[in-house]
Amino acid sequence: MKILVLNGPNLNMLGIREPKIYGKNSFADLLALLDQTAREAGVEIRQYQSNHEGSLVDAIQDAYGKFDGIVINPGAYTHTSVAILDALKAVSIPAVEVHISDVDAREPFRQVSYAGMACVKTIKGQGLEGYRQAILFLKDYLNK
Ligand code: CA2
Repeated sequence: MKILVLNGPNLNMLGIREPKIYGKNSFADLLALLDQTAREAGVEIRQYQSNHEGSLVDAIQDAYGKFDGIVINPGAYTHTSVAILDALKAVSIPAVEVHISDVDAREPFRQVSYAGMACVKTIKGQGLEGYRQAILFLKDYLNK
């Protein structure tokens, strides 16, 4: 089983600022967590981070026929990108949306998710642990 983990803009800056919202862990810590989760769950994980909307759309399109599932944290594009929503719909690969923070408890503009409209599940407010939960959920979902 092959799962693609996509992270959008500024997530590579994790741990550098705003620890009260996003925690103290760095992006390198997230990559280590993904590796560990892949080993534990017996799934193959590839990850890609980009600050560019079109690059994320390209990555979703490239996943077609190559990946069984997608875990995506589109960052701020969550709340703006119809292009990412359309790409997820176009490839029709089961996707889980992750948000490190509890977006529902923040500014009203963060309470709208376009990408989430094409996802089978959303996990929010669980910190980096949310990525592990998303991968384990997708594994079960794909096995059913
Ligand atoms: O909670 C999440 O995971 C978000 O997707 C993170 C995005 C934010 O725009 C979304 O509304 C919710 C932000 C990505 C990280 O931004 C940083 C900002 C400062 C320092 C480190 C990371």
